[in-house]
Amino acid sequence: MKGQIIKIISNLYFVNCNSEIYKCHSRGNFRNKNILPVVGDFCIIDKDDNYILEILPRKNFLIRPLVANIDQGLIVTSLKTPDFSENLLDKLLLVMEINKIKPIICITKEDLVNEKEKNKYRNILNYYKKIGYDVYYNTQLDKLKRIFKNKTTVFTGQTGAGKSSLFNKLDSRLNLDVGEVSIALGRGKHTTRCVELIEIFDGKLVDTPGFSSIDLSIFLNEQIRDNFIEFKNYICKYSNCTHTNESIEECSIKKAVESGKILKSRYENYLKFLNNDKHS
Ligand SMILES: Nc1nc2c(ncn2[C@@H]2O[C@H](COP(=O)(O)OP(=O)(O)OP(=O)(O)O)[C@@H](O)[C@H]2O)c(=O)[nH]1
Ligand SMILES: [Mg+2]
Ligand SMILES: [Zn+2]
Repeated sequence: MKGQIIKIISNLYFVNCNSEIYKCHSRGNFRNKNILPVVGDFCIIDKDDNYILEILPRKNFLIRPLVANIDQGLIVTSLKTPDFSENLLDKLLLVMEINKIKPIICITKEDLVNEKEKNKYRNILNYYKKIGYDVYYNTQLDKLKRIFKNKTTVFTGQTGAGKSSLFNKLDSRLNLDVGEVSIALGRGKHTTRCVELIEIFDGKLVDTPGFSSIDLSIFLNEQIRDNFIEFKNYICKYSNCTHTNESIEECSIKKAVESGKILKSRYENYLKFLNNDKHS
């Protein structure tokens, strides 16, 4: 019987088959084949023995958070505690783009910043809108509810950013664990411990534990370059331009940064994300 893994607790897999949940174990031979079943995986189970027999081919697969078959990623980004970070936002956008997952930005904790900061962040976020990303605030609940229809959406973002709180606000029946952010550290403490897929708003939502770092070293420099989406609007003198050591006359990305068309922090992050040890 076909089903989908919605939750994993140690080595017990919760598999949803036609809205019934089966608690299954996995066959040892998955490990030999290097297949690690993850939340979001479609699988074939033996419902009499409660065993997962086979994991079906994946549309995509993320390592952080560990999930498969995702359509879109809600990047939950707080403006304070933890502080807004262009670096982290650009990293998450990049990881989603590379994995063909549609990124959607959701801003939280705007209530914690003053007017001046609010304007500063709105300006930055307008840039992200301009290049094609949807930006929502966690106060726009009715708008947010509509984006989930017929999609599998993973909630991602730093620990303490407000992912679980947003879930609970969207549907008060969910009652997911929400943690207190330690003010001294300005960061959360990993309240959500397991990844779980929940069916609401005619779609599937996955709450995940936050993280504090993301590893980009698995990506090639070309992949990084080709997934900064606004770069596609510019044509450099050489088609294989890396937008790094080329001269400004040759590189229209560098020109666009200088003239303010490309946000400086985006370009700086691009340079930071490139792996300098890798000859690609
Ligand atoms: N002031 C304010 N506080 C918020 C907002 N959203 C969330 N919080 C608070 O931020 C803290 C952390 O929220 P969580 O929802 O647990 O964060 P999380 O992203 O799920 O964190 P992890 O599960 O650790 O990854 C809680 O104390 C929330 O009440 C917001 O918009 N404004
Ligand atoms: Mg959480
Ligand atoms: Zn260039």
